[in-house]
Amino acid sequence: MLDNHFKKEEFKKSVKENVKMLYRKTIEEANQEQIFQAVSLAVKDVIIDNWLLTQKQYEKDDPKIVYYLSMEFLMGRALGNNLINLCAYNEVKEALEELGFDLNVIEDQEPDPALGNGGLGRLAACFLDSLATLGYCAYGCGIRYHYGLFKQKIENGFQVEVPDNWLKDGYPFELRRPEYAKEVKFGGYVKVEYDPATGRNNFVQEGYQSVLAIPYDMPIVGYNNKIVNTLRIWDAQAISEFQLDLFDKGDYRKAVEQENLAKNICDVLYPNDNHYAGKELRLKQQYFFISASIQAAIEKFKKSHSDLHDLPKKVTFQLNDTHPTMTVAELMRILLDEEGMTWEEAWEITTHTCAYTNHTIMAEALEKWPIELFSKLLPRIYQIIEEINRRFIQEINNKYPGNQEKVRKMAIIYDGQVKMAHLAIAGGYSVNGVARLHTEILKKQELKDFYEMYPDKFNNKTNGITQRRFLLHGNPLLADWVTDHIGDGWVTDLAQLSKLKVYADDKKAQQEFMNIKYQNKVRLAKYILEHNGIEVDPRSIFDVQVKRLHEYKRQLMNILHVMYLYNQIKEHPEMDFYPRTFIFGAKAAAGYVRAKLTIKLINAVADVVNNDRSINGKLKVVFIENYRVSNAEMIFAAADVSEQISTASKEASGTGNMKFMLNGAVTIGTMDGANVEIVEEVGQENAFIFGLSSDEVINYENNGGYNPMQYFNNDPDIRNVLMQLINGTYSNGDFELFRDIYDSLLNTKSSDRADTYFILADFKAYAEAQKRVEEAYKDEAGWAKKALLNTACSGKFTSDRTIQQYVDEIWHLDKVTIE
Ligand code: NTF
Repeated sequence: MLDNHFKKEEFKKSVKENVKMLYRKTIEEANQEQIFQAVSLAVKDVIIDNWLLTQKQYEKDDPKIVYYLSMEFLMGRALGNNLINLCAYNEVKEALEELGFDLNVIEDQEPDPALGNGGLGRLAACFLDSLATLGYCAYGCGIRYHYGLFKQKIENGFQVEVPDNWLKDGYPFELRRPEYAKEVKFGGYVKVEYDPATGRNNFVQEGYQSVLAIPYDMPIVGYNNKIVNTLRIWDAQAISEFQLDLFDKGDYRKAVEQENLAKNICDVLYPNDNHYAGKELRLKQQYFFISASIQAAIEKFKKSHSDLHDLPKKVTFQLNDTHPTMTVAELMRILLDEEGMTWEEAWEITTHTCAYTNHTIMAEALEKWPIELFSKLLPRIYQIIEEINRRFIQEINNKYPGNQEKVRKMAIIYDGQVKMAHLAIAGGYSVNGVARLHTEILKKQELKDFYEMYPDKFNNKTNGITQRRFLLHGNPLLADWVTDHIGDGWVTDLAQLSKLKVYADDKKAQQEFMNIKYQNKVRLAKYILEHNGIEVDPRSIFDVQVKRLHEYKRQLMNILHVMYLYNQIKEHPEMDFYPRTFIFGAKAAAGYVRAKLTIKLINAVADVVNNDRSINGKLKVVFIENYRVSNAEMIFAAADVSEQISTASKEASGTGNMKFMLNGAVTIGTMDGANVEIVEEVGQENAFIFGLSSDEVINYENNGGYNPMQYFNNDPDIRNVLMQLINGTYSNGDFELFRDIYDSLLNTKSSDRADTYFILADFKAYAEAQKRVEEAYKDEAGWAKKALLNTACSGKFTSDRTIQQYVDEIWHLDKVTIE
């Protein structure tokens, strides 16, 4: 498998040469960061050869292309992953050792490109890996944020956000392509001109401001197949700077405005996960990258095809949530205004080229732009959406004559707002959810009316993750063990993991499996000691909840349960209790006050519990600072218990749940999102399921909620824990610090429903499930079997499977191989 380019000596020479050229230093004089840059350039050199080969092959084969349009790509570090996919990891590791460097340390020099918030952005990154590995022609299209998701510092238990200046030393894996720049227009007005030659009206945007979109390409390396696809992220540049002659030198004010527009657009990723904030700059970001991407795609299509009517045969635009929904209107604009098509022609093409993925049913995440804002910023696009809406309402009226209720619920523009989800559904040929349960809820609840109108558009694509990053790279010990037992076919065919099932009762295999888990726990314990100064015992149960902080994900229920356990141990010191380490990792959106307070609570409980010598270290609580892709890989590998405890119906899929399972952690969770399918694969007996079902939750919600007070009044354990939020136990006597959390559960003053996420309703069932976890863990062989079976049954959850389903059922792409 060793590529010619990776002859060790040659590689070493190239690293030395790069150090010399970049820094005028010898390898002995260079620091680790400089070595990282030099190594990355050497790797990029190999990648570029394959990138060119891939380009040639695509030109020759002319395969159908999918453009994966996404505001977020949470890529994580590239160096290690590229080496893995080039099958050169071990060779390069050795080469560097011979030069006196440790590849792991070099990898740690790379900033995490964090151009995403959480699941949605990381899914996009996994999809790109799978598309390249399976040999499909795909472009990721996104934004080159100068600042990615903030870095999290914990100060006095509180989250502090620090800017993530990931580009400050230069990012070696990107390639600037100014020759493919595109102009993007904002504001102004639309002039309508009658054209007697065609008998049609022409629509011309005037008085606008322009920004230049400059693409930067990042290589996406397929696994062992020489395919290198492209992630194209757009940066903004003032047009005046770029082409002085093209702009009106006299108009100073406009020039300054254009400069500012360009400066701001790509500044920073909005740090909200599952939440819509409605900021004008966000709308600018959306149109900016969509306009540039669609223009580029059409230009590319036209280079090798003569008839735009064939676009749907050769191109699909996949919309990653509603953020890129502008695509529908921008494509219409190009086909109508620039290509001179009729509305009917343009609509026929658009609605067979766009497809939409829904990633959430959380009402607060739905994008609804005020007409005012929208029409001012994007006058022509708004005009087109108005016409789409007019015709769509006509269609509703034809189907449901006289039913105003349907129009009210389904219109794209209503109540002064543009509803992006409605536009995405009307303007595309496919609507998919991201796990079976989620898709069913979309059909039966959230999008019921649309499903009734377009049943054939709806389909499910259960999410997946790439095993190349989350096992092969993140857990080398387990990866080698798996390969020793079943060969390495699993790297590109994860279903083969089921061959491990025959080892489930094998004592030797169980021991080896748990020994690897132990070593990974030692690795994580070391990281925790270095980064948190907390000593944890790798023989304790590592119980882990890592994901964005959100009320619906219920980190609060987890920490309340820790408080309950602590009370139990204090009250009954003699009680049999298996030592447990509760590990949390989570960023909260900067403006999400309650989420940030929950982080403080976790750290406050950690402070008390970890420093109480009377409990003999039976309980430890750790909040890992700055949870991100790079430390996630290590955390998944070390987990015994995977916390997937969202309020049923709220987590569309979850993907962390899959990464834990792959690494042999056992799930404690609700019947939510993809948990349902995880349990189906691994069996009820190898997971710990508890709590209200999604039907029960939805039922309560449709009937005005439930009364958490009854649990407070009737359950002394719950009451004790809640009282500790307001009696100073975890706040040095400050009764007010955590009162908002207390109030959120019992609603003494807020206008929201009390305990929106059913924490008190599920609390006892959760505690009981945790008790079952403890009992099960004490049975060493029994636990080893459960853990091993989780890995063995995780085959379904590879993003390779997900992508193949998108290809077969939505995109219909052609497979490409490099000759
Ligand atoms: C997220 N959605 C969901 O909350 C997760 O359950 C899911 O696993 C990922 O998408 C990927 O599908 C969002 O982040 C968003 F933006 F839709 F709210």
